[in-house]
Amino acid sequence: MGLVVLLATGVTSLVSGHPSDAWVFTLHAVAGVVVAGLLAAKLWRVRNRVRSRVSVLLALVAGGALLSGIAWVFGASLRLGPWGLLNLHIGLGLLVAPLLVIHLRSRFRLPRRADFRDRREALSFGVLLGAGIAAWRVQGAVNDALDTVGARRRFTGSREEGSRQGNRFPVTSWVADDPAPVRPETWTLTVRGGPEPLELTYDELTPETSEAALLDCTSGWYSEHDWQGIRVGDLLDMAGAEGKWVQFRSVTGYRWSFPLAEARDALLATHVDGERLTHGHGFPLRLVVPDRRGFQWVKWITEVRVTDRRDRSEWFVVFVSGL
Ligand SMILES: Nc1nc2c(c(=O)[nH]1)N[C@H]1C(S)=C(S)[C@@H](COP(=O)(O)O)O[C@H]1N2
Ligand SMILES: [Mo]
Repeated sequence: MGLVVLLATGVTSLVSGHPSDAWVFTLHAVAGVVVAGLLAAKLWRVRNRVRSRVSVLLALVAGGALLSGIAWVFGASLRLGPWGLLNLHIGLGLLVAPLLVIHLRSRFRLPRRADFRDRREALSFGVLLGAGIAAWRVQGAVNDALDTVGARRRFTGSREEGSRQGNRFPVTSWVADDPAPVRPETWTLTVRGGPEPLELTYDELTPETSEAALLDCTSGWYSEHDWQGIRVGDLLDMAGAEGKWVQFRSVTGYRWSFPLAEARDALLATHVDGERLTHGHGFPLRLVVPDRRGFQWVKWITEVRVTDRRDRSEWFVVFVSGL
């Protein structure tokens, strides 16, 4: 049960960026503390009679996921090529799912009514939950008192990097996207969804608006900048495009959609803090969508599509684009 809560909140947290989603992260953390306690107790109980390899692997992977999560909270870092400690945490966490399924195949029984009526069980669950919340509180106090790197993190767990310094913040791809630099002479932006596609060349793009917004990557960093560009709503009006969903497509095929109202408020940025975007940050055009996670801020945009139905293929494409 605890592991299922961790998996569900962990996966949900990847698409949570609005401050009103903060509970997802809190629940994930408290459940983590509770499961750490349960796992330690269970390992102690079965210490002399573990038979299957899957069980051992599950214990190792789940333990690793818990430890990496706790280490992150206290400000630890790790360099693993393009990835960091939080990527390791996510990887181990996701690996728990198949191992858990195999592990439970032979052991699982649905909880019976009596299990819920058992006073002692309910009581110990309550105590565990209370201890989890208390541990979470103590963690905050310890981090603050020691002024660790972990103390200065957003509700998403992300830590600040290179804010307000133009292009000097981390360059990241979600999985493997790594296109050749886009040549402005041959690049065009196409807007579909109106009576006719609207096509703009690089020279026809004039940044008209500036907006402060915070990019928060699921690999554990955030960066705040003033972005200059074109309001998506203005572009859609120019194209006469109408519909319910707006999709932003990269030269690589990478793409993501947003509901019309939210997309209209978003920015297609050409500049960051007054500097022209570098290739790594999405030159010539990248999306700026406040309160959405970094992977939704599509880079190297070449097309905007307005449609009535959401394109579900993007959930798959963002994982394989560039491979
Ligand atoms: N086309 C495309 N856009 C992308 C990505 C990608 O892999 N391909 N990665 C996303 C991710 S995961 C993040 S965190 C941000 C990172 O932007 P930055 O490299 O400018 O910091 O871009 C997003 N936009
Ligand atoms: Mo990201």
